[in-house]
Amino acid sequence: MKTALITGITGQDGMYLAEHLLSLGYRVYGMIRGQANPKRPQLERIIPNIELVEGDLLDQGSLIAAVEITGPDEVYNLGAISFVPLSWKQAELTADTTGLGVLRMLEAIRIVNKNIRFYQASSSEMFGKVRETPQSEQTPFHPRSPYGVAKTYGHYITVNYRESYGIYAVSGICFNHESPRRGLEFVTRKISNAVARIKLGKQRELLLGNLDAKRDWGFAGDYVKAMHLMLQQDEPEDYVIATGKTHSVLDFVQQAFGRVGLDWREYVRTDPKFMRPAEVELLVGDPSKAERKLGWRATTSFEELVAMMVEADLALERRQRD
Ligand code: NAP
Ligand code: G4F
Repeated sequence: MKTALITGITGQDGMYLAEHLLSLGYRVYGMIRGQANPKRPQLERIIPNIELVEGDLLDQGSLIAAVEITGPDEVYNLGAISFVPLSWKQAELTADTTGLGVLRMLEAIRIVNKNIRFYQASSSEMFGKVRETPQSEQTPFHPRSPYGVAKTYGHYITVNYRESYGIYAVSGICFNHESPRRGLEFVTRKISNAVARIKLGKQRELLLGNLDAKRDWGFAGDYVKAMHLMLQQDEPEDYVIATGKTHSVLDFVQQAFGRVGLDWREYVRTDPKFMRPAEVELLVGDPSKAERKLGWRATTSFEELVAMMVEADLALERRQRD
């Protein structure tokens, strides 16, 4: 039986990855932070077989202890400040958590056991102001937010520990992936939840920022399978994980409102407060390396993803009173 340690266990990807690894027969430890993390009870209810260990990406000693206590074969570093707008407001915390947190986990592995395989959650945000389309493993980075800059540091320090110490350390350069578990602050879930609430008469309008931005949106449940596959190869390499298709925020809006038979123009307004100091206008990934070498491909279409999220939010909002 293999053992995995996952940081970011309370997040969207952490939960899907834990479920996937448990289904493969892994022993799964999730690293949880804080003295009374409010997400802990829900996590333990949804994934009863998860084992939790305390630790924080800001605390080197806690990471060394977490790795020593759990004795993992594989570490998946999914923990981060992951919301791009927050990274302008708390740039230093983002650099510390999303950037230096990667270094601290790599140091824990180097000190405790260099044979542990390491996955880093890199991001298409590193491409930022894109130099070419579609974006592949060879596309140069030009991050546009403190988050993107921090992820770029995390990406290169992972390459560096692979090259310096021979650690099996890899990055998945994941494009946007969503699900009913996506945080309400991200645009897809903000839209799907608002559509459900408007349909049920609980909300009157939806305020959004840039409707023209384009993203390569996939389903998180598909993407965590690629993360696992990346740690099962003979050679450690980085991979772009994407669907290869792009849609605008407006496409998502139209699809989501259409799903419940409403005309989006009656409900959606733009508000400058949701515009960003520097925007990433277009992302679309080239997943051909992952398809060729990992045998991985996204299986959920854009239309299926929108439908899944709207239906889940309708069910959730019907259960909740306000
Ligand atoms: P998410 O839902 O925002 O989850 C972030 C996780 O990081 C939470 O579990 C959070 O724990 C944890 N965390 C925050 N600060 C921490 C700290 N100081 N120490 C330890 N853990 C900390 O993110 P996600 O969507 O699952 O994404 C997973 C990873 O993939 C992130 O690194 C993200 O940047 C990256 N990524 C995501 C996408 C995407 O489209 N989803 C695409 C590319 C890359 P708390 O509950 O305690 O706050
Ligand atoms: O959903 P978003 O906040 O995701 P964003 O910024 O693309 O970042 C996500 O994907 C990255 C991978 O590329 C991850 F690394 C990162 O951790 C995160 O998971 O915004 C998507 C787009 C942006 O262009 C934004 O300007 O939607 C636009 N948008 C328009 N109105 C909005 C809104 N975004 C949010 N969050 N809220 C709005 O009201």
